[in-house]
Amino acid sequence: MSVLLSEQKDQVLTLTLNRPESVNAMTTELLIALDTALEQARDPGIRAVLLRGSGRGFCSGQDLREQLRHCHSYGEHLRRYNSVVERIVSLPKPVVAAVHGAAAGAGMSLALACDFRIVSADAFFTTGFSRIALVPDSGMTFTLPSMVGRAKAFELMATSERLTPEQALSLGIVNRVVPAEAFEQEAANYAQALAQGPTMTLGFIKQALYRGAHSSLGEMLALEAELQELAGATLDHQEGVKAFWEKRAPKFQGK
Ligand code: T3D
Repeated sequence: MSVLLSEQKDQVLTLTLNRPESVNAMTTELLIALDTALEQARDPGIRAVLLRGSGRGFCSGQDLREQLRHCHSYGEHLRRYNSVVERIVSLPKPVVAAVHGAAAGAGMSLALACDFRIVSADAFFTTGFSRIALVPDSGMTFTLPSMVGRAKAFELMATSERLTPEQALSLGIVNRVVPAEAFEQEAANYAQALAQGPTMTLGFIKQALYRGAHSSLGEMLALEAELQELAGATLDHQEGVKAFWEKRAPKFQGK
């Protein structure tokens, strides 16, 4: 059985981390498979990506057994994680993390790199790194403080305390919490709804929000003008305006 399951349906690419025996701990093999799948997700026929885990949880971070066996250089190894995170962030379409059970260590980082987090009522988050005396990685030192502020991020990183879905929701880490029995369907429905959106514009919004995290107001005003030129030239913009005047829901094509 492959360590990453990939299924494309109705313009949604669902990627399932598939190492349930270790709560989908990340091995080199899984990182390479995920990296390749995310590269393929640039195909314009795919308009949203749903990332989930099989079995009892989302992802437990680095596989600590593999780490023991290989005694790898951490800095070198992180290049693979970094590539995966960069691919998610630079993908010009929405990426939804569907989190149930544990999201720990780099598993939490992976969820935070996505654009939307829909979580089951049985989920929990733990930064986890400090428990094994490591520094949070895979982008967490960037993503988490931007969601919760630096003071709270330090607390969560220093203590590795477990966050319930409600705590994560009130901190702004997750977007939606759904009952465990409805979770899979709700996550699929949400990704499907996003895939019907104005895909190119969603990609521009994503790009602007990331740029905004380290730019001045003047730079962002310039970028907004640049991106608005591009969004305004899409067929979806024409369709959105037409639908408004015709008093109906728009039918976007992602073009
Ligand atoms: O270069 C580098 O390598 C640096 C990169 C670092 C990135 C990182 O992600 S560092 C952080 C690594 N992750 C952790 O430290 C988390 C370790 N796991 C846990 O804390 C807990 O297992 C969980 C909170 C994730 C889940 O708890 P729970 O109670 O739901 O499950 P469990 O019973 O602890 O685990 C179930 C099985 O999965 C168990 O195996 P067993 O005993 O049934 O054979 C456990 O050993 C295995 N497992 C869980 N996490 C990992 C793992 N096996 C390997 N690696 C893991 N990370």
